[in-house]
Amino acid sequence: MILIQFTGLSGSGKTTLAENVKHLLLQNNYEAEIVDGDVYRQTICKDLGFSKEDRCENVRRLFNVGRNLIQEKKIVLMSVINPYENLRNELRSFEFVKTVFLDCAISSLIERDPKGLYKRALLPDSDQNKIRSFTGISDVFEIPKKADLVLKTDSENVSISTNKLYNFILSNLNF
Ligand code: GGZ
Repeated sequence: MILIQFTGLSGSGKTTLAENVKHLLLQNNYEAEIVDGDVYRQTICKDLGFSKEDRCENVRRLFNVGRNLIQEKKIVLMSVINPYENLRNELRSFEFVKTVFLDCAISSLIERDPKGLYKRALLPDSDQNKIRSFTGISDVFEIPKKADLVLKTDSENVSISTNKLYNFILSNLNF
């Protein structure tokens, strides 16, 4: 039984890694599900924005989805920014939760920026297209002090990170 609570900035590779690892797990006859913040923000978290209160509520709702999946014996990959240490620690108190930090320098994220979100976050205040309260630029991301696994997604390639996470999951499965 394991639920991975990812933590990492937008663009740090959470969705890609979660998809790759899910694929590997399914290939090896494990059952796995991704609970992705970006996806649930279109459905059960549609009412939530990006204030501290809303981000915490978002993570809590996704965690509840994850707990239900855990009961169905699924391996759960909870792919969210999850920026606050206190809330991460609260979830960590459940023994089936492991924290995986995708550590990627903000300069790399600004350079890559496939969705143009950093560019929009860095626009002048007067610009209507500016994204406000953007994590890592104009909103807080608390670096985790107690991650169970840290993946340096700016310096190692995606297949290495995928294998590290896959092996980490297999060695922490407690049925
Ligand atoms: C951070 C934002 C914001 C702001 C929109 N700050 O990389 P993405 O684009 O596709 O995924 C991010 C997603 C963040 O949602 P989470 O549910 O993971 O966040 S949290 O854990 O903090 O609740 C990003 C996009 O939404 N996005 N505005 N202001 N990311």
